[in-house]
Amino acid sequence: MQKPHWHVLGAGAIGCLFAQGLHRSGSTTTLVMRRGVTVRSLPVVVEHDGQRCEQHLPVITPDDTAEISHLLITTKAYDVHSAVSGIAKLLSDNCVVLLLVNGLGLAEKLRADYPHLDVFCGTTTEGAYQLSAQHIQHAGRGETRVGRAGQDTPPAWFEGFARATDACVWDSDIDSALWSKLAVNCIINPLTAVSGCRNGELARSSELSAQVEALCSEVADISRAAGFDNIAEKLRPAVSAVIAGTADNRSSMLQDIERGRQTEIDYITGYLLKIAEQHGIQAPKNRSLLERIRNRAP
Ligand code: KPL
Repeated sequence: MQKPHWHVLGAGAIGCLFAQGLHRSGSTTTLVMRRGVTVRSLPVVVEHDGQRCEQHLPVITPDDTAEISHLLITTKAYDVHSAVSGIAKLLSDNCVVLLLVNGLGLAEKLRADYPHLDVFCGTTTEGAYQLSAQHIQHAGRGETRVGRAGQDTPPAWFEGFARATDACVWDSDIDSALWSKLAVNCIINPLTAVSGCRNGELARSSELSAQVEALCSEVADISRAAGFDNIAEKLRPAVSAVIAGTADNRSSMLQDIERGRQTEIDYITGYLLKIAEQHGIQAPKNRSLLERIRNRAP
C-alpha cells in the first residue's frame, strides 16, 4: 500500500515528535497550523540523547484548499472540536482521524458530529516536552497503543504509522488502555495540580499518600461499574508505579496551571464523574478536586 499523507493537527511536544517520526519513516507529513500563519514550511527540531534532528515540514492552515485523508490530532483536549471544525471542509469522506489526546469523550463527540470520519484512538507514554515552538526534547521512549473498539486487526495505514516511533502497537482492547490512562490521570494530575508538587511527592508525603488512597478507592469503584474490573483491581499498584516512574515530572495539569492555561480537567475527572453519575455513584473526593481546579483563581 502506498504510504498515506498524514496531516498533524496540534504542533505541541507529542505532535512534533510524531510529525518528525512520520516524516523520517517515509510518510509525507504536513503540519496544520492556525489561521494567520503565513509560512509554507517550518523546521521541527527534536533533541534526544544529546542528538539534534531538524526536518522542514510543509504547513497548511484552515484557509488552504488541501484534501486531508489521514489526520493525527495531538491538540489539547479542549481544542479538538474547534480545531476540527476549522478544517472540516478539508477532510475527505472517510478521512482517517487518529486522536492522540488526553482524556476521554472526544471520539464519541467527533463520531456524532462528523459521521463520515473514520475515527481511531490512541494513547502514548512517550515523554516529550516543548523547549520552544516546534522545538522539543524527547525525554523518554515509551509505548503508543492505537485501536478502535471492536476492531481486532489493524487497518492498512497502521503499519506505516507505527514506524513513526520505536514502539507502537495495535490494541484491540483500546478502551481498556484509554480507561487505564484516564484512571491514573484522575489521581495524579488534579492532586499534583492543587498541591503544586512534582509527581514523586504523592508517595513521599503521608498526607498526599492518604489522598491518593482515597481517590484510588473512588476511581476503582467507578472503573468496576464501567466494566473495567481488571483495572480496578490493579489501580493502586499501577498508580504507584507511574508515580515512581515519573517522580521528577510536573504533571501536565500542574504545568497548565503554572502557565495560567486552561486545564483538561473536564475531559479527565469531568468524564470520570459523568460515568459515575450514569451508575449512581457518588465520588466526593474527585468532585471536590474538579471544583477546585475549575474554580481556581487565575
Ligand atoms: O500523563 C501524565 C500527565 O502529566 O499528564 C502523568 C502520567 C501523570 C505523568 O506526569
